[in-house]
Formats: sequence, C-alpha cells, structure tokens
Amino acid sequence: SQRTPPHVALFPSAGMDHLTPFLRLATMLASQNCVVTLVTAQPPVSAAESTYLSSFLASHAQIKGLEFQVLPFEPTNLTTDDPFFLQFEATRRSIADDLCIPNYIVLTTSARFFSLMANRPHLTLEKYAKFSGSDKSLEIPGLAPLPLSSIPPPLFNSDHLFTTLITSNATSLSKAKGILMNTFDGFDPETIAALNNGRVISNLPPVLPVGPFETYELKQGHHLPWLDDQPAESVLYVSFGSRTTMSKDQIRELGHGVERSGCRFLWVLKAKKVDKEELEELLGVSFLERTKNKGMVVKGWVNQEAILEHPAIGGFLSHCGWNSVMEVTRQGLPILAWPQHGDQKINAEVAEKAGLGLWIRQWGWGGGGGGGVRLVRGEEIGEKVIELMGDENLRAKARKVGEEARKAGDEGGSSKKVLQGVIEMLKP
Ligand code: BUP
Repeated sequence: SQRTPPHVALFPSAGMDHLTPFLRLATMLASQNCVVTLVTAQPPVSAAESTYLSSFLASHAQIKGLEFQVLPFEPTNLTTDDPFFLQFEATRRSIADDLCIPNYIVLTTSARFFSLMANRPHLTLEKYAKFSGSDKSLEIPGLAPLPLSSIPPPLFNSDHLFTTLITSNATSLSKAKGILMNTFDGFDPETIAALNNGRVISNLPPVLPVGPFETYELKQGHHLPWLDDQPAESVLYVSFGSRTTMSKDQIRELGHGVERSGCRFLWVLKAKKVDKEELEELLGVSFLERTKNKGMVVKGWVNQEAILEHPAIGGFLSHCGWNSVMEVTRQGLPILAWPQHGDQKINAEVAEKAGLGLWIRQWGWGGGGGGGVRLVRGEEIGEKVIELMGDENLRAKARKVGEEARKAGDEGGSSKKVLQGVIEMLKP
C-alpha cells in the first residue's frame, strides 16, 4: 500500500529484560518505514537502562526518544522490595487511562506463561499453595496441564505485588487491539492456537507472534578475544540473566560442575559485588588458575547477543529468561535450562518441548542455599553439561529450530507477515 506509514509510540516497562526487546521492536518497525517514538519512564530503575538507552538513541537517529515522568509512589503494606515491581506499579499509577489511540501490548514472556497470567483473575491459586512442591498440576482450558511446581511462588499469594500487577493487567487485556509476542508460530503452535481460538480465555484480542525479535548493531559491551581462539561450538556459555544472584555455595558448586565437565566455558557471573578479589574469594584462586586455559569468568555486563552469535559457542546453561530463550533460538543452539524464578520454569518447559535442549526438573528453582531451595551439586551439573555439549542429536534438533526461527523472520515468513499486517492496520 502507498498510504503513509504509521507513527508508533513504544513504552517499555522497567528493566533491561523489557527495554531490550522494545528496542529491537523499535528498529524492526523503523526498518518497515514506521515513524517510531520511544517513551521511557523517568527516573529509570538501573544505570544499565540509561546507559544502554542513550547509546541506542545516539546510534539510531531515526528513532525519537521521549521522557515520561513517573509520579512518586509511596507504597504501604509492602509485599516486595523488588525495585522493578515497584516501578511497574508507579508507572501504572502515572499513566492516563485512555489515549484514544489503538493500543497494542508487547509481551516479553512465553505464550504459555502469558496464558497463566491472563487466567490469574479466575484462578483461586491460594488454595493450591500447599501443593506447590508436589507433582500436582493445574488445568487451564485449552492448555496442557501446568505443573503447580512451575508456577512462581508469589503467584499463589493474591496480596503479593507481583500478583496484583498481573491481575490488574489481565483484567485490562480486552482493551488492547492485539498482543505482539516475541515468539513465532512454529515454536509453540498449540498454545498460540488455543489463545487465538478463544479456548484459554474469552474476549482476548488477537495474539500476534512477530518474533524472534531481530537484533541490531549496538557498539557496546566488550569483545572477548579469548573466544576467537576457541574451536567451533566448543564453549558452554553460562549466564543466569540480569536479575539473579546465586548463593555463594551454589556458585562454588557450579564452578566444580563446569570444571568437572572438562568443557570449555564462558561464565558471566553476577554477585552483589564482583571485583577481582571477590571472584577469587567466591571461586578460589586455585579454581581460576586450574581453569585458565579452559574457561573464562567475566563479571558484570557482556554483549550476550554477540557472544551467542560467536561460532565458538556450542551450548548455553541458562535461566531461561524469555529474551535469552529467543536469542539462543535464533542461533539454533541447545540450552541446559536451570530456571531461577518468575516465568522461567514455564519458559524452560516450552523451550525443551520445542527441541531446544534439556531441562533438569529436579534442580528446582535455582539460587541454592536457604529458603527450601536445593543446593545442586557440582557432579550433577558436570554430568549434564557433558550431555548437553556432547549430544549430536540435541544439537541437530536445536539447529533445526534455529532455521525455522530465521525463516519466520524472513520476507514471506510467518512473523514478518504478521508484523506487516499490524503496520497495514495502523496506517492512517
Ligand atoms: Br546478564 C546479561 N548481557 O550480561 P532475559 C543479559 N543481557 O546482553 P532476565 C546481556 O539482557 P527475567 C548480560 O541478552 C537479554 O536480552 C540478554 O533478559 C541481555 O532475562 C536480556 O533473558 C536479559 O529475559 O529477565 O533479565 O533475567 O527476570 O524476565 O527472566
């Protein structure tokens, strides 16, 4: 069509795991000639978000940035001190209810976890809380039974801010024109079909799979020359996302595990404060010395996309944050899933079912140490790493998923067509 391309405003929620997919979507829309304005909540929660955002805007002159001041929010009856949840709530309170423009939702989780979120207002999960550690399942219409042990614990508590946010969002879903998802039809076809057939929940706007979101060049994050010297597909990449810090005991066991596996590894370690001294204290000087030819431990922020794209990477020990799942899908690499919290167990199940690797259910929620979370021993971790890195069949399956993912995003592919359809609808 020759009509003028639409002007689209994108408003990401707090945290790198929301900002990153929105920036990707922004460039995808801009490359389809849309005028794009990126609205960002001020002040941001983390310094990582502001740094990333300014370098993105500096290198994408065609995308405009617009700051939105969030009203101060003094919570009473605090059920969480998670700064991201508090910012979600503050933002929710600060926005006007109806802007009289077509409104789409961009979802940053799996279709299966979304189905649980959308159903939360109708579920009396409180009464199942005592079974959350059992092998019982929850029946949601249209979906395969959902193990109670995969549901994030805060969701059993209706007073928890995580739950009140999800419930309030779920009751507003029908106001949206559509729900854009970072997934593709072939990745989780049953759930997407069930959502779109109205079997999961009635009155749901169309679910629009437009992923995996494409990446863009961002000249940020250090390049790792060490990787260039490693053989093809030989290195295990280890990262548990931007929000997880494991206990010291679990970090040490993980160290034993990767060392015992004998595999090469690149481990991005997040701890409260990770400087050289702390790395030595956490893992031991002798660990770093023994593994210096095999592996590399890096602290802080890396350019994960660039790492996953590197030919030396052969597998990913991952917490299964949804962005990470979609990034590794594009690369066609297998995952060893070790979910830590939130949607990650459900994401791990989806990834495993799609053919993207292994999920060791008995490892439970990660984190290690107290709070009823199991400490997973290095021997077990080592065995599974060997299995992941050595199983040709797993690699072949993951490679195939990667090919399908790329096809979906190519001209004429399912996700590309859906996105172009949305843009067509939005043309004035
Ligand atoms: Br850590 C890390 N570099 O060092 P997820 C993450 N990322 O580029 P999360 C880096 O941040 P949730 C790093 O590629 C992905 O796009 C990574 O999002 C990038 O996990 C994003 O994978 C992280 O969804 O969020 O942040 O733990 O709690 O939603 O699982």
